[in-house]
Amino acid sequence: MSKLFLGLDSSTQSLSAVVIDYDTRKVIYNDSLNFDEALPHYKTRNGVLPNRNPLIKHSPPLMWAEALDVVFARMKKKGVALDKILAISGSGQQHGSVYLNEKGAQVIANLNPKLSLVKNLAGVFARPTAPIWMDSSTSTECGAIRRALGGVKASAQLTGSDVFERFTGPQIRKFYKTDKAHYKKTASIALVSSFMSSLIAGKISPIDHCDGAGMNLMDIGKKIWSPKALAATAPGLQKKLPPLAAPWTVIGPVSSYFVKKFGLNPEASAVVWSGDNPCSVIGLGLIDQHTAAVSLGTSDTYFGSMHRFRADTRGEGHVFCSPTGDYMTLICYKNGSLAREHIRDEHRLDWNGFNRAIASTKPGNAGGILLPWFEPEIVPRVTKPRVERLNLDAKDVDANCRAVVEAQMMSMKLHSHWMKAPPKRIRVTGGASDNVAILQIMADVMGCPVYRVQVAKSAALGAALRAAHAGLTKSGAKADWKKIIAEFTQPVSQKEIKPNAKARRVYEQLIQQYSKFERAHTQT
Ligand code: XUL
Repeated sequence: MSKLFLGLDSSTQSLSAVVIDYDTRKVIYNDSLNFDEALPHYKTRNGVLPNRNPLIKHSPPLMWAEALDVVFARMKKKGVALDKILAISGSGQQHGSVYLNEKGAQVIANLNPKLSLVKNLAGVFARPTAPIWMDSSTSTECGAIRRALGGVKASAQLTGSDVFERFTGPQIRKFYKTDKAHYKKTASIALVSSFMSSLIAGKISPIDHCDGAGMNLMDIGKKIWSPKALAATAPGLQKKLPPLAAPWTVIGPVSSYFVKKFGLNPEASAVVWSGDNPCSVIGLGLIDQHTAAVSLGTSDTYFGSMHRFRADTRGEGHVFCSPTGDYMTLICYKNGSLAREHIRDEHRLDWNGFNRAIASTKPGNAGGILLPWFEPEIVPRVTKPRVERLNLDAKDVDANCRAVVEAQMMSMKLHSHWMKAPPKRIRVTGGASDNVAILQIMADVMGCPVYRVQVAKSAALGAALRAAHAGLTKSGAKADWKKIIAEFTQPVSQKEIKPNAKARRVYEQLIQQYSKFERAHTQT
């Protein structure tokens, strides 16, 4: 009998599903549902609710639940052998939080398959919208929590990260400070990942250590809720949080809702969900410390594995737990594709035009440097959007196209130093990863070969592989991950993009200027 595993990925803009056949090492199903297009009645733009305040970014959790129904219905319609799936896990955009009232647990435990998830869940939210990772409206709360924890360094040592606007703790504090009545009515707070795994399992799901590390609430060394962080965030918080659990925890069998409605095997395991970046660590095969990954998506992220915990004491980067039981490092840029698209659109180009512009300029851009912070930036921390230029004419189309990419890559090089793991190779994924012009600049600046990974859905694939690990091997942290991921995570294109020696030398110089310019324009 074939051993099938399902991985779902509830990301900012879409819900994806990947089904793998473990024995034949094949992805047998791969689908994605775009929220704006498929569920226009939620009126989201790129998965986010419009708000007059550019710092506030919320999404409707009901939309994520409705997407789950649609994705399962599509799988059933397309003849996926849902009864052969042995375990399900998932990945969620990190940091976002869902607030359930006292009815929540009861309703989730008794989902009626005759009704939609939306109908079932009407009336369970103590807060109708969920703040997500793009939200940067909690600077005041960050300041208060950071002070209570003893500063940047102490916060990073305790929780794996300095206190960040998008992290769940500051978001919870803001909710408590600004809406005490509804905070009081909140019986249970979930992450996007644990909200979705609660639906699949039919009970309030634990939060896994990997996604839990993105909250500024978990003691990352002990993997427990930190009493100090809880006290610094909001009163009575411990009672509202589910337990923490290892990322290979089986919550229980899948909810009868999915068995009755879509024909899942009643014995299939619901495995705890995790964050999208931790899942991508698996989906991209980042098992050793020498391989790093860059995801060029809505956000650009640079991440890798770390065996022994070391915090970024400057407080820009993050350490999360990895689904392997190790740690993972990550830096996250808000001005990823957003900034590239901004420059492209400003000059009315398409991607080919953008790439031709890069090709017509030389590495180093004759000293022209851009700081492309069209949105508030996370790395380095920039709370007010600003765009700065040095030796660069704003009207010079070609030079600006090169400058935005060079800035992003120099920033990655500079701000990943603290990981003390200079990569020997980089795997690149995400929307912009088929853009060779961007990848060449990455190889030249980072000084190592870059591989394009054709796993378009690394987070969903990682979730499916995590489901296989938990459902099949039962070996927890001791699992042979190389064996589990074998063949699934090979870069389809083995073609490497090698650094050019001359360009590399140019960037070794330019990065000094960039660093100075960046420091001069960074608020403290
Ligand atoms: C990571 C982060 C984003 C989200 C959305 O810290 O904020 O990468 O996980 O994908």
